[in-house]
Amino acid sequence: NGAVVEIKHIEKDFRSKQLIKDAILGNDFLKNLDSTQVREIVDCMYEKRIKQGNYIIREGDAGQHVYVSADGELEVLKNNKVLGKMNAGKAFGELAILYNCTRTASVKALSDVCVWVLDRRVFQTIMMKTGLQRQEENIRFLRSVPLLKNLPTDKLARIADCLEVDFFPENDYIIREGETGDTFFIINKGEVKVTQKVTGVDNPVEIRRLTRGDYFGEKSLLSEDRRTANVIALPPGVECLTVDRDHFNALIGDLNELREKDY
Ligand code: PCG
Repeated sequence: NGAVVEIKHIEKDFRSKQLIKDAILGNDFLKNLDSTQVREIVDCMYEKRIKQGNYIIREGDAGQHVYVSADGELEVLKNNKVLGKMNAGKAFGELAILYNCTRTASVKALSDVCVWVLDRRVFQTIMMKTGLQRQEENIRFLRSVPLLKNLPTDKLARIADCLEVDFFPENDYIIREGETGDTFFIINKGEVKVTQKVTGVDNPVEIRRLTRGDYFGEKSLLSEDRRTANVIALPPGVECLTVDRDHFNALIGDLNELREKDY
């Protein structure tokens, strides 16, 4: 039916966001979603606690939710026979929703359990957005990135198509000075601190902060060299859109602003 479904974003910490993302990408039926859909699912899931011994899903029921396990131990049963166990970081309950069939197995809490939940209608709304709508959303963001805002739309569209999303809890080292790296980052949410070793000083020294729309990680991709600074997520955490080395080389690496950048 055509009723409008409200897409509500639920605050959560960045460790949980990354757990949900990894669970989705680790599920055979969900792993081909694009980064916009993954981000929407991450933003819309809400938390639910289930006491030990209770069922989260019952075989034969109509499915109303998709889940990601966050904490505790779960058991999967079919005809009262145990099919397996699941720990934190697994997406489940997707089959009845994707294929509009009844639950194919039961899922029971073996301990007190915490799960992330997405309502079927919200999931379907996220899935029904067309590729074009999703691309437009990414292009709109890319136009707000100073580095990219003057690029022609067709080029932005190609960059939009290869973006991935990554979540970093506060204090996480997104980049470590001296390591090799293959990723270019654009900040979508949050703030980072850039620090660097200085000869004669014990601890790396802070050299700047970067925020939404700023980018980093270009230096070692341009020179095929090691990371020249640390980049650390500030509280409450950071959401980055990322581009891998091959796409960076093909679509971004030749921008003059990058080549001429002199920190
Ligand atoms: P890279 O790949 O060397 O990884 C660390 C990143 O920190 C670097 O790319 C830049 O994108 C970013 N950065 C931000 N400010 C500075 C700075 O002043 N000097 C250097 N070397 N890198 C910086």
